[in-house]
Amino acid sequence: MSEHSAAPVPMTDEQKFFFDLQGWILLPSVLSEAEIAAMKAEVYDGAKQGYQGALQELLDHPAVVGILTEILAEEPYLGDEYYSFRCENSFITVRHAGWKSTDNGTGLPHVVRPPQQANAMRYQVAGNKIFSGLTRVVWELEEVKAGQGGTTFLSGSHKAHFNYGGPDPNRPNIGESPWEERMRAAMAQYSCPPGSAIVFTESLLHAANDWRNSDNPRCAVFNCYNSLWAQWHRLNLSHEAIEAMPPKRRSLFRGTWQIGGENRAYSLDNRSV
Ligand SMILES: O=C(O)CCC(=O)C(=O)O
Ligand SMILES: [Fe+2]
Repeated sequence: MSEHSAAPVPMTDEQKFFFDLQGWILLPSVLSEAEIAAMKAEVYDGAKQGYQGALQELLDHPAVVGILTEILAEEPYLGDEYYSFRCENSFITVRHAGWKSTDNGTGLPHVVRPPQQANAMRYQVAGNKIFSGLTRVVWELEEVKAGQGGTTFLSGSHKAHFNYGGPDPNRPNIGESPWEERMRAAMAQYSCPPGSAIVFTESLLHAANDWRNSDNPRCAVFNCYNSLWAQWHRLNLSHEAIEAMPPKRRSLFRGTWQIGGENRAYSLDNRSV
């Protein structure tokens, strides 16, 4: 594996506008046919995370590095030799027609933390700067048709000022809300060709949906990122797997601390757990 040779694509003002407004953006047709074929082969061969093989290239794909730097990092921490945000989780789903969202517990619209509370995972904007908190990039390796099973988003809910109406304001989902059906009906859907990416803040209400598309399965890689300041997931990735990556990519997996030295490079004694 080698580092990407292409420079990161900067986040445009239009992307910033829509990401801030909606809490998510779609990047259509990012991957080439050859990349899609190689990655799909690995997934259909049984890959469960995107940390190895061709899938590893997605972790720091130039199409998302510029965006992640913009929404997770800040000026004094930027550098060419290392990333200024972290990766902390990756999983893959293959869903065939008939797959039910009740099967995996994420079918109920949910967020990372309960709404309207201060915490290190939440979406914020200050000083004309987005701080997205826990952030997901979904790579769709097969076509997605709106209404047939992609992830859905309640656009704008990452900035909601009122709670979801359920009995427990500490619940990070809309369970038992009397408005559940109307909230679900308001959720945004996307259609996209294979090789597209969706970036969303996990402060946004989102849900898995039944896969109804019988033309192709859903074949999606979900990679999760955070700022240098905070960690949500346990990483669950061996030192050997990280060590086999090119050095800049390894820096995505360094420890989550700041004071007491320079925290830029990954090493055995500077890994996130
Ligand atoms: O499976 C899906 O479509 C949604 C996954 C999800 O909830 C997440 O990535 O946080
Ligand atoms: Fe989720």
